[in-house]
Formats: sequence, structure tokens, C-alpha cells
Amino acid sequence: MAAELAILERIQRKVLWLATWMVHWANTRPNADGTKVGGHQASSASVVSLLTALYFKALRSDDLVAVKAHAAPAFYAIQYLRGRLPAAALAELRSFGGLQAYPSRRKNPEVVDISTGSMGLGAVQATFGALASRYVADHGGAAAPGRVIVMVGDAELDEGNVWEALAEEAVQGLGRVLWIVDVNRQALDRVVPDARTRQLGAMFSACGWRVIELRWGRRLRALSKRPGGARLERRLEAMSNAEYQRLLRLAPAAVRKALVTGPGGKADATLDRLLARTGDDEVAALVGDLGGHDLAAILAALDEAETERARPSVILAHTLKGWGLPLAGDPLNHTMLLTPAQIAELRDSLGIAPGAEWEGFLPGSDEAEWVRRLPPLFTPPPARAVPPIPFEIDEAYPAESSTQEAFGRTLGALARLPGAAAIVTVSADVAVTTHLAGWINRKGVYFPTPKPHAFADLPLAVQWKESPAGQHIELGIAEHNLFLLLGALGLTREMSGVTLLPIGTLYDPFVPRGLDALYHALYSGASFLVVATPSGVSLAPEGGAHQSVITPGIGVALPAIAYFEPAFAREVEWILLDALRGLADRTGASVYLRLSTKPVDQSLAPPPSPEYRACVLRGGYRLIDARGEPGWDPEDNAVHLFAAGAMVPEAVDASRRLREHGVLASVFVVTSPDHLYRDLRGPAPYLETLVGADEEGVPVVSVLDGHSHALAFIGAALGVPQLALGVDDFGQSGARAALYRHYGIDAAAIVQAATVLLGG
Ligand SMILES: Cc1ncc(C[n+]2csc(CCOP(=O)(O)OP(=O)(O)O)c2C)c(N)n1
Ligand SMILES: [Mg+2]
Repeated sequence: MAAELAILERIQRKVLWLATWMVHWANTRPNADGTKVGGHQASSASVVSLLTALYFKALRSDDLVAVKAHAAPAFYAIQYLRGRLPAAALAELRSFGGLQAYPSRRKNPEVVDISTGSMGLGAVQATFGALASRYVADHGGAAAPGRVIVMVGDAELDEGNVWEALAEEAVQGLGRVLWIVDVNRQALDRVVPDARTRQLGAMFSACGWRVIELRWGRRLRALSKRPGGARLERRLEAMSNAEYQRLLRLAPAAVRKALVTGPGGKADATLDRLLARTGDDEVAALVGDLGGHDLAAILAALDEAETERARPSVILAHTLKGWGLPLAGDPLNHTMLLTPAQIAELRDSLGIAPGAEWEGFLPGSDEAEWVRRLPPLFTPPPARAVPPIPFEIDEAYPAESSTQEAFGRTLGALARLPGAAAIVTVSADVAVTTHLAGWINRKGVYFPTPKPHAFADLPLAVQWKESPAGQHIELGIAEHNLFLLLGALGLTREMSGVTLLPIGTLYDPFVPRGLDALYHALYSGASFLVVATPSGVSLAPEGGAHQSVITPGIGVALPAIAYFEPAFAREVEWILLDALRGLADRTGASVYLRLSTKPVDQSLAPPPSPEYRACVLRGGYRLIDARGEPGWDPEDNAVHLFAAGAMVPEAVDASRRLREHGVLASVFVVTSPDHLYRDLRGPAPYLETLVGADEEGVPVVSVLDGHSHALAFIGAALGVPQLALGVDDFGQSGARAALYRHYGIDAAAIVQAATVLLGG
């Protein structure tokens, strides 16, 4: 054991050096424009011992790790020492095409299991990953993988979304989850408030977790065992975080004085006696002797967590931010860098020769031998086949149907087919109101352990039967959880080889509520569908708090997800089937479907055809062609109406009315403003295919049930004048017609806009 610890001790010094050096290098290598490079030497040093214990001893090949974002340099150093990155990669930290500032699956999937960076998000998505693999195992997929180990900073736990997730009932049963909190009592700017540090254990316990505290290191614990020896520990534990941090920065002689002079300036004679035979340097070292740097204690804590299977565990590891570096414990060290002189001193103190800064373990050394004998780190298994999603389902839709209703019907029809086996739906307490009832009745609700079906004998419209076989996961009302769980379910293929087809539903106005989680889930490389409904002011009487306005712009702007807003039921079916097929074979992007509760006359839609379907998936089609009409003149009486989703009937109505005024309007249905916009950068923009060469100069009116800017690019792209109609203010209650009038998106407003464009 002692020999093992000695090797691990030397390994962690190497990790500390490489992490520190890598950041130094990034900041001193040639830098074309002088922009600050930055890096996190202190945050990395804080977890060097914890990461060393994990990556050089405790991890098994099926364990997944989410690393504290600001420890990326230490993590990369470890990947190098474990033979998974070349030294040259370390030298490219934060350079274009090189290792990212924060661990990124998207950019560095060969070494990064789970993306982190935005506080709280990666940690929660990783934790939901354990739920996702449990789900996969419960549905006959791969065996549940090993542990999910999540390392977070203590101030990171200020993010509310962390607690939203830990309070989720299903998380409490995830015995394979282990969190390691780096309790260095420092945030970015401030010392973490005392109450916060004291609350942590109780908060995890209240969420049903096993709490393991790694408070003090071996020497301080040994001292505490001596008669009267617990005095120092008690003194240290009673003081505020700020007072403790201050001690870390004092000269050794001053540390003793500050310690024995208790609160209120009174001398503590017992403590004075206890420390009498201990030198100043040793007293200062005792103060900084924390459990999170005691390798033996860390390994013991990891072993203890291993024995827990029924609930998640957390290790609260007390550490020093900047451990082993001259900036240790400095309250402003988050962004500090060692000076070149300090780097040289550190190098010399670690016995590294100038010029040998990038060297790993020498072949044949104890450390190299140690690493060679370790089990390999996680590498994902190959993907397995997915049950096929049909090309069509030929569902019948009522003469009047909303796109939301069409979604419910399509999913209900799919539920009867084998392809549905891979589909898992998720909702944050809005399953029924987003039309998932039919699906849930057929497929049941997922919970990792069976639960009694309390309403089985009652004739309820929705049978809420919870079991490990269910295919719908219902969360509490927390949109961050919704998107981060979608992110986890949308990565099971990459993690375990088993593909799930996750569909999350929520009210469209609450997309912004979870937006950074959605962004993170996409950034992390996950694939999923978001069905957002109801949307827009078409919801009418239910009012402004529930009417989404800015979401179309979000749909256009978000990378890695295609935003669709279909007008007719059949279009919903096609988009959904196509999206699921794209997810199944990973040929398609994630999809955001913005749906409406407004009933729409389905007879307005073109008859189904392969051409129509292809256009819907490309982003739009021409519904009414004015070109053939008598007297049509592109330079005089022609106008183009571009309408999305629920506004298509208004555009059709407007074109009819315009004809009465001698204006001939073609109507284009935009099924995906996102596709239409992105495609502009391609060699043959689809928009230019939609509009004929014989229509040059025809002005455009656009209309959607959302902010007008989402379609406002069309005129510029076609080089013609445009008036963009939409909802550019908060919504409010009212009859649909009254709202359309008020926001200027009804047929009359479209007619007026067209008339203005044609010069009155
Ligand atoms: C959502 C979010 N807000 C703000 C930041 C900027 N930020 C980066 S690190 C940090 C402090 C982190 O403190 P802690 O979690 O305790 O980490 P450590 O002390 O280990 O560096 C902050 C505020 C961020 N990365 N993400
Ligand atoms: Mg901290």
C-alpha cells in the first residue's frame, strides 16, 4: 500500500506539473493578435489528487466521468499520461482545432465522455445518463454500464438546476452515480459563503444521497487522536471560510499566532500548548492538510462509495484551490497564472530538467509500469441495429385538425408498430396537454422500479401505469431537467451502442426557460426531438404567459437542430417520421417541431405526393400559384405571401381577397424557416428554386405566429421589398380573431401589407 501510494504521489506531481505547464505554454506561445488565452491553473490543481486517484487507480473500463469544467488542463494531462493524447495535443490547448478550454465531446470525443463548461449542466446531463442507461437495460438493451462519476466545483452547486435534478425521484435510486464535490471554498470572485459549505451535506442527504465527507488529511487526523488534539480541528472547523482562506495566505509564523488567538482576540492556551512542539512550517502545513489531497483517504472514500448501490453517493472533498502552487488559496486565483519565474521554480522543485517539460513517465519507470497495468479507460461499443421506423403510416386526420393533434395521432399510430420500441417520450408535467395520452396509454410510464397502479380500477382517460417497461418518462416541472434528460437519452448510442429515439414535449413558451440546457444538450452531441406545443398567440384565450413569441428566432438560431413549423396534419407526420429515421441512423439532425392548437381546414393542403413530401422536408412549397392567372404581371400586380404554420389559412384567405382587388398573390408555405435560411449559404438556395425565374422583383409579405424577424430574411435573399408580419409584442388573452387583428397578422393585415408594397 505504501509503495502504491508513493507511485500515485509521484504521478499526481506529474499531473500537477503538466496541467500548470500546459496553461503556461498556451499563454506564452506565439500569439498573433495578443488576445488573452487564459486557463485555470488553480482550479486544475485543486482536483489533481482526486483525478489521480480516479484515473490511476479507481476507474474501470465501463465507468463514465464528467470532469469539472475548469479542470480541463489536469484532465488532458491525465489523458496524455494514460496514452490517449500525444504531447503535441497538450501544446495546442485553446488553439484553433486543438483541445478545447473545457472538456467537449463535440470537439474531442476521443477523450471526453461528457461535455462540461456551463456550470451545473454537464453534471446533471451526466447524472441523467445513468438513468438513460438504466432505461436501456430495462428495455433489453446493453447491460447497465459501470459508474457515472461527476466532478463538480463547490460554487457550481449554486446553480439551481443542480437541485432541480437531484430532487427528481428517479435520480434517488441511481446507485451507480457518484458525485465528487471539490470543496475548495472558492468561487470565481468570492469565497463561498459559510452557510453554503455547511449546508451541502444536509442538502445531498435530503435528496436521498449517501454523503461521504473528506475533510482533513492524514496528519491533522493523527494530531486529533492525541490527547487534546482535536482542539485544532475544532478551531479550524468553527472558523468562517474567509478566515480559513486568510490563514492559507499568511506567513507560517503568523498562522500560529492567528490560530492560537481565537475569536475576540482571546488566547487559546490549550491550542498553544498543543502546537508548542510543532514548527511554524508544520503548523501552516497542518492548516492546509485537507482530505481531498490525501490519496489514501480519497481511495478509501471511493471504496466506501462503491459499497452503496441503493442510492447515489457524494464525496465532499475538501481541497485547496491552487494546491501545490504559489497561488494556493489566494481568493483571486481563479484566473491567475504563474509567472515565468514561478514556473521555473516549480519545475526545479519537481525535478524536471529544462527542456523536459513535456516528458511523460520514462519507459520502465515505476509510474510507466503502473499505468501499463491499469485497465483501459472507457471506449464506446459499436452501435447496434435499430428497429426500423416506417416511411409512412397513412393515418387518417379529421377535416379540421391542429398540428398538435396530428402529432398525438401520428405517435399513437406509431405506437402500434415495432419501430416504436426505440422511442422514449419525456415531458416535464405536461404529457397529457401536449397530446401524449394515447402514446402513454399504450406504452406506459417508465420508472426504474415497479410502482402500484393506484387508479387501475377507475375509468380514467389516461392510464398512468408506472413500471420499468414503460416508454414515457415524466419529470417534475423543470425544463432544464427535460432538456438534459433528452441530452442523456440522445447519447445512449454513443455511450452504449443502443440507440434511443427520444421525443420531449413541452409548451413552446417554456423553451426559453430551459434554453441553456437545450443548447448544452445539443452541444454535447445528443440527438433528439423537441415537440413544442401550444405555440404563439393562436392559443388565444389562455393568455400572454403561455403564448410564445420569440421561439421561431430561437429555432432558426440554434445549431444542430432543425426547426419545423408545419401547417397541415400530414406534414407533421412526414416531418416526425423523417426525423425519427434520421435519428435512428444518425443521418439527420435533432428536430424542433413548433406546433399549434389552432384547428386548420385540411382541405387547403395539397394532395399527398412524393414531391409535396420532399418540399415539406426541404423547408417549404408553393400552395397557390398565381402565375397562371389571367393578367398576372410580375412588374405590376403580383405579390408573394410566405406563411408558416397556423398562419397559412390567413394567407390563403388574403390571396383570395387580393384577387378581388386585382392583385395576384402566390402563397408559399414555409415548413422550416430554419432550413430556408441555412440553405441560403449553399450553392443553390432552395428559396430560389421555390420562386421562379419569371418572378423577379415580385415583393414579399411574410407572416407567422411568432416574432416577424424569423422570416424577415426572405426579401433580402430574393432581392425584393418585403413586409414581415408577426407577433412582435407580448401575447394576451382574447379571441383568436381579435388577437390576429391586434398583432396585425390576419388576412386584412396581409392584404394591407401587400397593397402597400404594390404602391397602394
Ligand atoms: C453558467 C455559468 N455561469 C458562470 C460561469 C463562469 N464561471 C466559471 S468558473 C466559475 C466559478 C466556479 O467555482 P467552483 O465551481 O467552485 O469551481 P472551482 O472553485 O473549482 O474553480 C464561474 C462563475 C460558468 N462557467 N457557467
Ligand atoms: Mg470552488
